[in-house]
Amino acid sequence: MTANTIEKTPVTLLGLGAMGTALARTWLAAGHPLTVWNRTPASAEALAPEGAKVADTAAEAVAASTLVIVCLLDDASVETALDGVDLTGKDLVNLTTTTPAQARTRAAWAEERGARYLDGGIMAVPPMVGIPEAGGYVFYSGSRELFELHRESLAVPVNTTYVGEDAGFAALHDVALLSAMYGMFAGASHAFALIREEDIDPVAFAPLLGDWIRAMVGPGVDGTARRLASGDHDDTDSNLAMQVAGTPTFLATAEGQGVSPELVLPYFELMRRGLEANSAGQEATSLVDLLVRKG
Ligand code: FVH
Repeated sequence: MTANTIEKTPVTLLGLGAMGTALARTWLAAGHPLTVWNRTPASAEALAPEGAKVADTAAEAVAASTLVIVCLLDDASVETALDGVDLTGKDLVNLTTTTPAQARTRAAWAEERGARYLDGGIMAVPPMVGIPEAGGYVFYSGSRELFELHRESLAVPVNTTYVGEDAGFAALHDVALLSAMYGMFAGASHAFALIREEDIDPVAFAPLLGDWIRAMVGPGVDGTARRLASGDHDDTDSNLAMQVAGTPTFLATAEGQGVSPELVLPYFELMRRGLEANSAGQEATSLVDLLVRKG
């Protein structure tokens, strides 16, 4: 053991896919004793030259450290990997992407097995791991005490953001942000499709699109949040009636460019519903409540 590893918390990591491997390398580089296990052993063995201790089974890996990180494909793979494994006295941190309901069930499941539980939602892709300037972080929820206890070790690969005692909140924040990302990708895909068959260089178009999205999204989400908090959706600058009146122009342009409107139609339909619900003079922020199914 080198001087670098003496004070560092031992970590066990289950799952060495693209993300797990990126995480593993940062703990190794920071001098944490790291035990790894992966269903397909080759990915674990590849880390041995970097100092990882390779366990033959998940049970052996879990037994090696109190702090056990899980980064597997989905909730079902967590169930499979940890089936029959003794979790007594372990601090289980699950970074696998799941639904909020799965996270809450997994927390209860872990506690029944004598483990403390934290759930995590990773807001980074593997190349951002270990590079603080890249801006990645992980949402954590569950026991604050457990989070504080391991905060330093958890912050080694990417920053940490704690979002509450409810074990489902990390997953909910994760899925909410990723859902917004997919909406943004949908809009960008539609925009690129509109120019696709024209003499417009997509590389020259990209900064225009990127700058526009940034200009709209930043102030846009802050305004939406303020309006949702106050309940005051009245507007003035870009009301719903004006926006709905513009949708035939967007649809006719798509038709003219030979582009399917499938990605923008759902939002246009929501705006139409908003207008029907007498939100004509309101901001599109009032549409959020139309999406929520009550009861
Ligand atoms: N990679 C990314 O961009 C995203 C960024 C945001 C967070 N996600 C989530 O992170 C979890 C792991 O993702 P990943 O990128 O590491 O995924 P893969 O490279 O596909 O590796 C999957 C690992 O899961 C193992 N595995 C799958 N099924 C089982 C099973 N039934 N039993 C045990 N292990 C299983 C797989 O093992 P193997 O195929 O190598 O044997 C990999 O270790 C994920 O929740 C993302 O949503 C990543």
